[in-house]
Amino acid sequence: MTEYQLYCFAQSGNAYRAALMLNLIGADWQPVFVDFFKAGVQRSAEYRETVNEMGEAPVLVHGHKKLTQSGVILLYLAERSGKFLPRGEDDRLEALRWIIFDNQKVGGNLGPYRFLRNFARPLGEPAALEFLKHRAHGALAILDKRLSRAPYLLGAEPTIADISMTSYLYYPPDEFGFDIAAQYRNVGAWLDRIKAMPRWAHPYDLMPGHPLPA
Ligand SMILES: N[C@@H](CCC(=O)N[C@@H](CS)C(=O)NCC(=O)O)C(=O)O
Repeated sequence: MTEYQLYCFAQSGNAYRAALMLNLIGADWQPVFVDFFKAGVQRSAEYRETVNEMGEAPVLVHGHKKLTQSGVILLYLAERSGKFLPRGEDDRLEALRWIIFDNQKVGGNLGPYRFLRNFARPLGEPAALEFLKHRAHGALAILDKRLSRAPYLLGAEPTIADISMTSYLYYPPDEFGFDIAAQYRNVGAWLDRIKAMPRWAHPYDLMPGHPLPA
């Protein structure tokens, strides 16, 4: 049995934040597959009773602890490992600010947009897709401007704010209908910097469930 287990699936950018962090810090971990698309297991009473009352992935299991919300998981792993940990009160609050912005605006719009565009049955209504895409572009522009100032969100060193922000940004351009890294050049350069870190892996290689069965 590994030290950590992560409930996750390959298409989940929310889960990727936690999976990438576990890999980058060199943790001993294994994925627990959440069959989100076929069985919708996260919606079952059993999952809500025994795994996560919020009915979501990711969930990190560490001994008797079960942690949910990727931001909480990132903070827990950073505090335990000392890696990607923002130091001092100002940086800690700043990291939290970007993690919440990501959850609500970057991943928070890109995630449902990509889901409705590729995976939902039936696929999303054009008006809903347009709304989410517009919101996602607004958030990406803000991120791109921020990353014009320094190599990472908080400055010279990467923190959990950066790990969180990667959530949906490595998925293939055809899933979005536009190329995030090409269109937002500072975001693209920052994604390359993170990709160059030892043990970086793509979400489709890191978590189970890709490709989806036909
Ligand atoms: N803010 C949460 C979001 C988690 C989330 O929404 N996960 C999705 C999978 S990508 C989920 O499990 N959704 C459950 C559902 O829609 O039924 C986090 O960052 O952990």
